[in-house]
Amino acid sequence: MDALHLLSACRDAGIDFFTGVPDSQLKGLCDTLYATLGVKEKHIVAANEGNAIGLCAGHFLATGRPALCYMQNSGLGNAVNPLASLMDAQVYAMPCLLVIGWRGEPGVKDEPQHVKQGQVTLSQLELLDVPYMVLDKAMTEADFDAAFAEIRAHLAANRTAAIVVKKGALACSVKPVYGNKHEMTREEAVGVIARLAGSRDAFVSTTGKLSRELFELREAAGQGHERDFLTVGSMGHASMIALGIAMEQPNRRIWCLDGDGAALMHLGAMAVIGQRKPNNLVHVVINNGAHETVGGMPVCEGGLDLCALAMAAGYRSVCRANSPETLLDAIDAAMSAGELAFIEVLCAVGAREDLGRPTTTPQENRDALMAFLQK
Ligand SMILES: Cc1ncc(C[n+]2csc(CCOP(=O)(O)OP(=O)(O)O)c2C)c(N)n1
Repeated sequence: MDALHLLSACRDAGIDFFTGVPDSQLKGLCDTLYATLGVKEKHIVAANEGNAIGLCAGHFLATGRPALCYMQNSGLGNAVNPLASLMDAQVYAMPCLLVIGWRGEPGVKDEPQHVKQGQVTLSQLELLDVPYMVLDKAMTEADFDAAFAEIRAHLAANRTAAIVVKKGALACSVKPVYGNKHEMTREEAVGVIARLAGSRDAFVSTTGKLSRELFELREAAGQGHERDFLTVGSMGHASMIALGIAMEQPNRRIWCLDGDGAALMHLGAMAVIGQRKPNNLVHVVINNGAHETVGGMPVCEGGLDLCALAMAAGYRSVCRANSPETLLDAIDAAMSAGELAFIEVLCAVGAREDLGRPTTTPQENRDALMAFLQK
């Protein structure tokens, strides 16, 4: 079904405000929202899914109308608290329409980080008393309208309700262009850092294509993967994983390779790292201004000055790079500083079409890294 049909059904139900965190399975909806509304008054890309629910609550309080909140099912974890303690019938009883991409649906092959979340998605909604409908590929617009009538009735009764979207169920007839003025690719930047780091250094890389690129760069260089922890799920938590390692291994340099969307999702981590100031941690954020891995929707409308945030948070050495040459200098400065360092790397939006996925399992990754850290 075309996402435009879903949006027109929403408008008929009085929904005219949209927020959420993008998801590749909801690319049809995200692209349609971006192409039709941009990221202006009626559409905000939130920092995380819990924040998005808060925004929907505020919108309802001000207008009496529900808003739509889109998310990947991974984001349900971030949303559980405001769903249970804000929107629920036993608290403020406020409606919003969740549109949830169902990654890891049982019986559909998906990456390891989606398996558990895929298994528990419907039960989570049931436990939270959130009524839902499932949108699949075979559904016609008429089927959708019939099922959506019930969802509308729940919203009208001040209940939050959900549409769970299966793989391939939402199409898009518009093609927005995502981009920025930067030239260096994320893969180039990751390659420069991986090449220059010391042989005892360890890496924690963020959720999405960055980790897939790091994996392939190691393969291409004939290196092993033992020094890299690929945070395939848990978006926004790579820097705290890196802090946990850095604090216990003060004689080893730890690199966190983060994304701007991920860093923003749990920005509090930077404040905690800035307080603790481990001398052996270099926090690199690839700032492409986009959630590139899941399609390219912007991270923050006006752009994010990550260096200013890092300085305010207490990082000691702070640099910005926008080319392989300036990145070399920034890495040099970070490595010779010998104190908590931050590098913001301005990159283009995009990735190789033929980018693969890690061929090792998460537990092989864990064991190899743990053995490496004991050396
Ligand atoms: C909690 C959660 N919400 C959403 C997603 C879906 N997701 C995977 S990668 C990604 C974008 C990450 O953006 P950024 O950190 O800027 O990295 P980029 O893809 O641009 O390199 C999103 C939204 C997720 N994995 N987990």
